[in-house]
Amino acid sequence: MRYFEDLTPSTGAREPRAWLRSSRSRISLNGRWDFKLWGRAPEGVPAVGGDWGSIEVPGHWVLQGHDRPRYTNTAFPFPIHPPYAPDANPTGDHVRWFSLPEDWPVDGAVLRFEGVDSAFKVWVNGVEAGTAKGSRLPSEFDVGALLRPGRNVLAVRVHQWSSGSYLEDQDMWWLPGIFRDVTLLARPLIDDVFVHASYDHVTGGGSLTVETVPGAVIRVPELGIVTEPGVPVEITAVEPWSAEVPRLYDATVEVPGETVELRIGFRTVAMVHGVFTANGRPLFFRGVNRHEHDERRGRALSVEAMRQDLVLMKQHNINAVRTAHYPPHPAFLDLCDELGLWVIDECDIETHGFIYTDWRGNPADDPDWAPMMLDRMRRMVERDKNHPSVVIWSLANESDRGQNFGVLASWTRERDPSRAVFYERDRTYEFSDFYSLMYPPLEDLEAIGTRTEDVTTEDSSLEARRRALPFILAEYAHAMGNGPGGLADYQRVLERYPRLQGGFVWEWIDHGLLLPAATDHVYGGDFGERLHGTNFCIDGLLFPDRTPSPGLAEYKKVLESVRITGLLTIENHRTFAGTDDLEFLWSVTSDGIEVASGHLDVPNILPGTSTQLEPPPLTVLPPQTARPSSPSDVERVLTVRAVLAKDTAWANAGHEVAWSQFVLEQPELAPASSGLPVVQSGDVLRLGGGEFDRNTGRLTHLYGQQVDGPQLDLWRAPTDNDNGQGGRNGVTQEWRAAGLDRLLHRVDGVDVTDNGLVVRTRVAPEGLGVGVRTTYRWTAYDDNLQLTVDVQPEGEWSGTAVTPRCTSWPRLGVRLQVPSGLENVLWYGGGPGEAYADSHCAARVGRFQHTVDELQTPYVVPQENGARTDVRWAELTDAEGNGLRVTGAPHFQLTARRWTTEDLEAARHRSDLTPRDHIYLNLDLAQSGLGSASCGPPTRDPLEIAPYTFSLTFTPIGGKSVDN
Ligand code: IPT
Repeated sequence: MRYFEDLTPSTGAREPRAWLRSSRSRISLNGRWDFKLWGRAPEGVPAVGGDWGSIEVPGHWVLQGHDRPRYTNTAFPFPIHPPYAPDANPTGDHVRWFSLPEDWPVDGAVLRFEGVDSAFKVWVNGVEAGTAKGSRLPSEFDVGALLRPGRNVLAVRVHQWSSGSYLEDQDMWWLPGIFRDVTLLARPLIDDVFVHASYDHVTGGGSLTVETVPGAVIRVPELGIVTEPGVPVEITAVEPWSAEVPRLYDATVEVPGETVELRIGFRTVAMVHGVFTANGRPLFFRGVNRHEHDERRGRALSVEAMRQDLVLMKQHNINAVRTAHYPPHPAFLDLCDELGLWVIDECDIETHGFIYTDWRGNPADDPDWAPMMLDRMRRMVERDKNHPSVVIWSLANESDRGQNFGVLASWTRERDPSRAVFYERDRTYEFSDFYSLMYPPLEDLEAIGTRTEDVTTEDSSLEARRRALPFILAEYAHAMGNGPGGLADYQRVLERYPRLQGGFVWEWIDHGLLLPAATDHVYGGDFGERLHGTNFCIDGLLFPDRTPSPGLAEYKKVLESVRITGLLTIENHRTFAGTDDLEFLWSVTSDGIEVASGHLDVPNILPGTSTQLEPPPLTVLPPQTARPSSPSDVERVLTVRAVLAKDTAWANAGHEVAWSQFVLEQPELAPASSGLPVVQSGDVLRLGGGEFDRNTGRLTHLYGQQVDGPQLDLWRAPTDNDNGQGGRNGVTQEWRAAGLDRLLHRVDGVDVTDNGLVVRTRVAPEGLGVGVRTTYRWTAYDDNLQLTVDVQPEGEWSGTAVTPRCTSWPRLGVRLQVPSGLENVLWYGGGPGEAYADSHCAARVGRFQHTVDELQTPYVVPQENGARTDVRWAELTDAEGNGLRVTGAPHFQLTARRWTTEDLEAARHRSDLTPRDHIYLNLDLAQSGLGSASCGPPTRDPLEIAPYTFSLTFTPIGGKSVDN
């Protein structure tokens, strides 16, 4: 059997140890390497020849023009016949020359690989140094004896497929290569360090024990500590580490010839009566699942990108990361220590593809695979054991139940009793310190909170044990495409019950890849592969280029750990920190224009407590705003914001962490003046600033601008969440079956009345009996043209034995086509970002200005997007400032784009969207919510099929109306 197919984790590798910053000499071997890709594994020692190219290390060859990346969700892209690899096994030979400096200690050197996907063999100067598997884990080889003074050559043969691949079936791109750093280290004298730094929340003291090589001296200058290995030092007063206050103490471990630098965080995590605590307080995870992804570099992430991820998390009120589904680059955890995030560190194990054998042959349940699995666990725990940020070790993801997890859990608990152990997919939870699920409906979460959930295992003692465990929502809110919806609902339930200790949204970033020279992101199926996972990995809160999506803005809002409620209470939902890092500001706007503002005097609010304040409008505002009952023609809104008072490591002073708005006064509706008459000339009807076609009743001109519509529109470009999982729980199928994507409009009458124009229509799908009676009533007064739309569904929408059932409409509103020049949009209402029925917490009331192009949300796979909600009015103007204003009663949703909904629906990539000669406006009363059905339950906010009436008033802007 070939080495890359056997069940030996490695040959010639050193024992796993901590990732250390050492003063010993080191040579980075990152950079340009000679490279040759073979279609199958070759024999012999790699030898550079004329047909070789070159490659950047760290990197993946499939992202550098050699072969192609491959995306599958759960499927193995090779036959399931463990532990064998297919013959077609792309193999990359990497060769690099390097020079040893004269003073290099040749008799002892370690070659370290931080990550090679998926199996490799190493030669130094033509002599084999060893082999290893385990893609997202380090391997080290003693190579001192193989080095020679001066020039040396290193050769690494990397196989894409190996026995290890059966343990690496995470939902992500298959990206082979040497994708993390390669370093030559002078032989370490301090081989390993294990820091045990705990905090006693009762006394405020700490305890420190450092295990390392005998004779080493350990120093923590700030605490005046100088000690030796294995000796506990008690510190009477120490500042604890937490994600909220990530206090680190610099320390050194020293032997003659080597100094290792450490950053120590004192903290203690413990399970107390079924609650997971840190430093004596229950933890609450406001988390995300994070894959390592860069649109051009794949998993060969730069440290800047890692920092950017964490800074963005901190800025969005996120306090926890699950390193789904493998240990990250070690530098990432240093940054988590420094910036303050709780981490679930997950091992590089997922055997998900065995669902296709009904879990027959699952390595997790086969003792022959235990050494491979335990090797991975050991390499993770040893490497990451000194990070205060890491509080939970996760054994694996999605690998069903397996006895090998018992082996991993026992070893881990013995090696590191100071942390908890997690595994979600074994429904007995025998080896886990937590109960956990993915994507449960809200009712199930509620049941878990109240400890009334269904039995998960027949074994009564395991069942009793599980029932006593705290719960972590490992994955929820699938952020695929436009979504997720429902974050606020989940947050409410998560926060309600002490047993629920928070959750982790799936997932942090879209895995869209840009191949060399490409401008559009690829996903599964773009290469004509038969077996692929489509766009299921385009499901992040960040777009592939790391710009935040509207979903992240929503998550930030619902996660706020300082809450500004009722007029005016400030609640501190933090675990450890007060609020004295914050400044509280208020402002009052009149129809979106600021009329007063100031500071609020807020005392330091201790965690878990709240303070009631005098609302500013009653004390500081001009008299008319202080009397809520006074008649008003404007809307007055009070906004209270909490911002950082000082710069932090992740945001500058002024960065907003929380906000709330309170409507103080609403405008009274102005009574309409008497109506203008309709004037007929030939086939044209004129009413106010509008011109209508006599036969169709359609508006053709508005204030001199050529328009078409407004016409009832019930359709939207289905989102990934509308589509659901392969058609199982989505609504798109139902919507299509009811013909909502093929509605026809019949005009039943265009009637001129005493005070306007009435257009009666019936809108209905081809081939079905259901329909919608739609009446458009037009009136005009002064400059205003008012439209009232009355919608009456008729027929069997709820289905019969032979007709389809339709339970919701995608949207309800009108579509209006206007000239392409009306591209400047100023609106007063919810903004600045898009919002939908179940994802609108982040939209605040204000005046916002965008061009039509800026209103688009650039989802990698085009789909419905860009709606602005609670719009009171919106103005669309051209470069000269001419155009129109639309006012809604009630408030409406605005969507404007340069392509039609049908164009958007047909597009598979953003480059498929070509601007047309018009702007298409959707002015909606409502749309269905987004939900999370692409991997989870359907939306809880569908748009009900029912009669509706709504009004829109058009007003000219700019006055220079052209008469045509
Ligand atoms: C869950 C996986 O753990 C995760 O990797 C990802 O695939 C996610 O789904 C969907 O994007 S597994 C699912 C069967 C709940």
